[in-house]
Amino acid sequence: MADTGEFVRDARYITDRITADAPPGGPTGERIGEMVWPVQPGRYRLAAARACPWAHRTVIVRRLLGLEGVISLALAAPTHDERSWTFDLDPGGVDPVLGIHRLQQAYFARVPDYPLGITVPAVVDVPTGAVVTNDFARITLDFSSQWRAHQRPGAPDLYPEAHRDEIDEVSRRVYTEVNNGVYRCGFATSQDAYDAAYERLWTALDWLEERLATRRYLVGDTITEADVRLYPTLVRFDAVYHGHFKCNRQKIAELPVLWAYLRDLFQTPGFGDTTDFVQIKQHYYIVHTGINPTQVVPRGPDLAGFLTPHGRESLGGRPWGDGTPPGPVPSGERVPAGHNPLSGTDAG
Ligand SMILES: N[C@@H](CCC(=O)N[C@@H](CS)C(=O)NCC(=O)O)C(=O)O
Repeated sequence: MADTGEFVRDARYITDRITADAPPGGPTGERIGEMVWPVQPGRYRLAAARACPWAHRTVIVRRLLGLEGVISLALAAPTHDERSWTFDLDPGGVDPVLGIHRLQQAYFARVPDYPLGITVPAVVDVPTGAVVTNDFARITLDFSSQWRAHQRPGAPDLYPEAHRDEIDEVSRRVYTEVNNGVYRCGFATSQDAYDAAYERLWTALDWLEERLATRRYLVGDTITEADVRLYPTLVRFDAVYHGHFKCNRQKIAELPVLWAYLRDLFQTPGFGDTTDFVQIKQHYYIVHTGINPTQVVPRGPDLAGFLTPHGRESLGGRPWGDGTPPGPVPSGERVPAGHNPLSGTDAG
C-alpha cells in the first residue's frame, strides 16, 4: 500500500522457467528466478484455486491446450487465513499428490521462510515438492510455446507469432488497467486513490467496449492469450467487483458489447466450464475482512443470463483458428453442480 492510499501489487515472483530445450533432469542455472527446468510430462503440478482470477487463466489455458494429462492440477479451497491457501477441499485437507495441507509448504520447500505472498497459480515440481514458478503471465505463455509437443491434437495457438506484439500490448493494458484496476478500486484506502482508480478502470472498460464492437476477439480473429487475460476479470465483475470492490458505474450486463463478449466466451469450452461462482464469491467476501467484516456472502446476481444467445458469430472470427475445441472436462475436474449455470449439465 502506498502512502497515498493506492493499492500497489507486489509483482515479485519465483520466476524460473520450464522450457523445451532445458537439459533433462535439472534444474540448471545459478539463482532462483534464473533457473530452467525441463518439460517433462507428469513431473509438475499446477497449484490453483477456482476463486483466483490469476490462477483461473492458467486453468483455462491448460484445458484449451489439452495439457490435463501432462500437468496435473491441485485445487486449493476458496477461503484462507493469513498463511494463505490450504487444500481443505481434499480428503483430510491434504493434496493427494504433494501430500501437503498448506501451499506455503511448497514455497518453503523451495525457499525456507519465503517472505513474499504465498500465491496461486504456482507450478510445483512433484519429486521435490518445491515451487518452480509463480509468475502467472509466464506460466501460460510457456504452456503455449514450450509444451507444444505434449498439447492435444487440434490445440489452438493462443500466442500466434504474427500477433505477438499486439497481444502483448493489449494484455499489458488489460493487466494494469482492468485485471489490477478492479483491485486498485477495491483496496484503495483514501477517497482520492479510489476516485483515480475508478476513473482509470472505466476509461479502460470504455476502450474495450469500443474495441470489441467490431471484432469478435481482442486480437486477430481467434481466441488468444489476450482474451484469456480479460475473461477471468469480466466473469467476476458483476458477482464481486461491482459491489465488493465498488466498481459500480455499470454492471457488465449493462454494457451491450462486453456482456455479449463475456457470454460468448462463457459458452465456449474452457471458459464457463472452469468458472466457479460459488467459490469466487466465498473467496472475496470471506477473505477480505477489511472491506467485508461480516463475511456475509451475497446470494446474487442471477446468472441465468450467461446462457442466453450472444449473437457474436455475426462478427465472423474463427474461435480455434486452425484448431478444434477441447473435449469434455475430465471427470475429476468438473466444477460442482450448482456452482455455475453450466455445471451439472453435459456442457459443464
Ligand atoms: N501475484 C500475482 C497474482 C497472483 C495472486 O495475487 N494471487 C492471489 C489470489 S487471487 C493470491 O494467491 N493471494 C494469496 C495471498 O496473498 O495470501 C500478480 O499480481 O501478478
